[in-house]
Amino acid sequence: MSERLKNVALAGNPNSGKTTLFNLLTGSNNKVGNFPGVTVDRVSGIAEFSECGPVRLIDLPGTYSLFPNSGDERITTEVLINPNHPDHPEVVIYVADANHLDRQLLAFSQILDLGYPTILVLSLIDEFEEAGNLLDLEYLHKQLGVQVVAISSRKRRNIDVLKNAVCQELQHPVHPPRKIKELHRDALKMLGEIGQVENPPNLYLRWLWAHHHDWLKLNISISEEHWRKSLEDNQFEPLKEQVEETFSRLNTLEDLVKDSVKKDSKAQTISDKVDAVITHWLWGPIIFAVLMLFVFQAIFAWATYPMDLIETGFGILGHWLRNVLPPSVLTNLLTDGILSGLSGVMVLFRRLQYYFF
Ligand SMILES: Nc1nc2c(ncn2[C@@H]2O[C@H](COP(=O)(O)OP(=O)(O)O)[C@@H](O)[C@H]2O)c(=O)[nH]1
Ligand SMILES: [Mg+2]
Repeated sequence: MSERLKNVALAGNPNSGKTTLFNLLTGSNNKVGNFPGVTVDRVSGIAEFSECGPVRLIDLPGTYSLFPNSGDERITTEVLINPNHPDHPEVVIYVADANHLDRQLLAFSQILDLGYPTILVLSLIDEFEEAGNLLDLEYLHKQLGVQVVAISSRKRRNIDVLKNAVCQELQHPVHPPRKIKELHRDALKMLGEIGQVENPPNLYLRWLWAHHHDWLKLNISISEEHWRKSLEDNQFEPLKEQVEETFSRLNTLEDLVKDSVKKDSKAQTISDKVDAVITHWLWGPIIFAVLMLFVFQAIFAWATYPMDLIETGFGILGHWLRNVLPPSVLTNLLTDGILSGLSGVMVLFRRLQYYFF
């Protein structure tokens, strides 16, 4: 029997460019979409890497975290936390859209804690750079302890670098260092009581099993009753723990992204270009003087035309009203009081409008 090909999974948020990359690496033509749910089931294909031969690439449905909210997120979670699943990967390529990095790394940090040799791929780097942004890849690499590759599938940038990174992880897997949180230490104690599971798995993995035991088909010899009793005895509060852990991850990730994404000082935006001219030591004062002259001219010369027009208009209206209305105190009030007052106020507004806008 031939040796099974190694599984490499593409994971990440919906719409981060996984399927586009999958198609590029496998030569397939799967549907690409810019809305969630396009890849609703996993798709696999063979990718040939010159450095390490063929691998089985699995395009997982997009997921925001390993606490699934939908059927497709469940598929991804199951593949990643069930060691007996046929698609359980040896290496994970986590694809994150560089343009929205702050919202993309929650599932990544969970996958790291599961101990997978993982490569962080920052995708759509073409758009990211066009918007005048810079990424500190070295900083991300140091902080996360994994290989970080910025790619553009559209422009075929760094695809070979990524392939080499995958081969390196397959040949010499690096299991990222895990920081054990108190929360998960409790899980170890709790799940230790449940029973001995072969190859004592990763602590975080056990904790996720405890969360998902009601739907996950693990194929291990622990009865549902045993689960329930142990979780109850240990006062396991899934929702509270999920919220605590999610907030703690998001806080850490927010700082990480803030420190690694920068504006490219060389890439000038339109406002940078305008600033460079109007704050110039010579052009700045000249532009200011011309603008002031323009405003002065607008108030004292050009504004007279609309003001004259308003005054003439009100004059004609007053004259007409005096002719059609019988002479009385009320007519005088209307023509000499209200209309002239209105005309004066409008002329004043007109002047102010010129002045301020
Ligand atoms: N500019 C640019 N767009 C990309 C790139 N890769 C993917 N996209 C676009 O991003 C959107 C989502 O891609 P898709 O592969 O379906 O993402 P998935 O949901 O993660 O599988 C599609 O509109 C793609 O055309 C890239 O390298 N550059
Ligand atoms: Mg897809």
